[in-house]
Amino acid sequence: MSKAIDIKVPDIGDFSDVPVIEIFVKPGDTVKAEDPLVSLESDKATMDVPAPCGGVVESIAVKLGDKVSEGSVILLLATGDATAAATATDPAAAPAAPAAAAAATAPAQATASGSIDEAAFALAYAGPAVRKLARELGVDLGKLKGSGDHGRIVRADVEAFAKGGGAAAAPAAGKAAAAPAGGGVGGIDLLPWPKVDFAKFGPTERKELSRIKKISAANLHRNWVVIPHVTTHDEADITELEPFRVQMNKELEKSGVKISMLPFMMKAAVATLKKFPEFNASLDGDALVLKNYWHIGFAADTPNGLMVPVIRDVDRKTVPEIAKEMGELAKLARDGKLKPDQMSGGTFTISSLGGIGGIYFTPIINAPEVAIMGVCKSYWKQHSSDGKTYTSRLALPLSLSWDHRVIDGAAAARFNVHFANVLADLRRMLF
Ligand code: CAO
Repeated sequence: MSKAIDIKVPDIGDFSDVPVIEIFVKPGDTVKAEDPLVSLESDKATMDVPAPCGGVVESIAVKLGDKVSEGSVILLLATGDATAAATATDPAAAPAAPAAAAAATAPAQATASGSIDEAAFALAYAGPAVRKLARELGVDLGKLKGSGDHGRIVRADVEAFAKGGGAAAAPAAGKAAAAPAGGGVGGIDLLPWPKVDFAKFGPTERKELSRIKKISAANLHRNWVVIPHVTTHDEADITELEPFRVQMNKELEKSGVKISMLPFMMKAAVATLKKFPEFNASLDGDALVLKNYWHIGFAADTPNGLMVPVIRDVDRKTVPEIAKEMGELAKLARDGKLKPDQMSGGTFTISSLGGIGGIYFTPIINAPEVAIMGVCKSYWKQHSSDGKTYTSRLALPLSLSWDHRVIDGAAAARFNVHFANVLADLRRMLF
């Protein structure tokens, strides 16, 4: 039976009274679940509100410039399913994608549009729905001038550009191969993505990427393309720290908090960031914004994909407090219940694969941060300082990726040495 339901603004984190900057639908339009309905823009983020279910738009309750908050009605949607009403107003069922994560909601899959400048595309001022449309039409956002407020690119700009023949055309096969040596700089003139009928070679099944995977893929792709990454590897000697950690876990057994190496690394990160403030910063045009707060994100592996919850004010928390909060945030992440404000405001990230394995890897910087620490599994090794006598030491592999626009190699090496020294002897935190 058909039923009309109010579609409301879902949980949008700390934001309220956010202006509606774009309305993508009109009465009579048919929408599918996840289709963008309106775009909101705060001073910090642009976010689309997606349809929680399919239906036909009956009426629109907002106009451009209206200020909305969580719970504000956006439109009335006629659905064919009465049960949809329950999910329509459930923020968890239809979370708005915050711009930090949704700068490109469309998966950053390589399209046939070989002449799209991915770096310029990533930096263009446009919301997630407009980016998605641009991908679909093969329009290079970097080439557009926006007609929205402050030069924002709106849907109509993309459509007009595509109609005017401005869509990026797929390069003829072999074009890149035939390009003169040294050509394609800036335009990243790549071969089109190979299109293969995999079923020709054996049985296959198609599995759509989860929403989180799509968002993180687009972000990781942008960060990888835009930031000149370098990774510096080192090791921390945790021979003394490990038995201390085990002992503290015994003493805290009754509290129910279990401390892994990660909370110690968070504290070591803060001590090191305080010594090297340009690592606790973000690029803003030609300036560096140094932050006098230390909110540390950690990569959490969840069934739906990678998420980065943030622990605020790590400098003011004890190791057990950090461990407890980390456990709670990791559980929320795994249950798909993290709120946008629990994933924002990070100043530095730690990605630990220590519970799994590996020796080194190259973590991708979590923009707009400028560095990330990757950690792998500790291992015993023989160490000698004179080449004659050897002792067994427990080594923790560290992989620091840094933005070469902001940081140079010497600073990165010093950062790693200090980080490792703090873990080797926590008393160094006092200096
Ligand atoms: N060396 C050796 N052992 C380690 C270790 C290290 N560096 N780090 C953790 N361990 C041990 C822990 O002590 C624990 O041992 P016990 O089971 O004997 O107590 C075990 O490994 C499992 O640890 P954990 O993973 O549960 O805990 P954590 O605090 O280290 O990590 C969390 C928590 C949420 C970060 C983790 O579960 C996770 O999701 N890791 C994956 C992150 C990821 O995917 N990163 C890649 C991002 S880049 O694509």
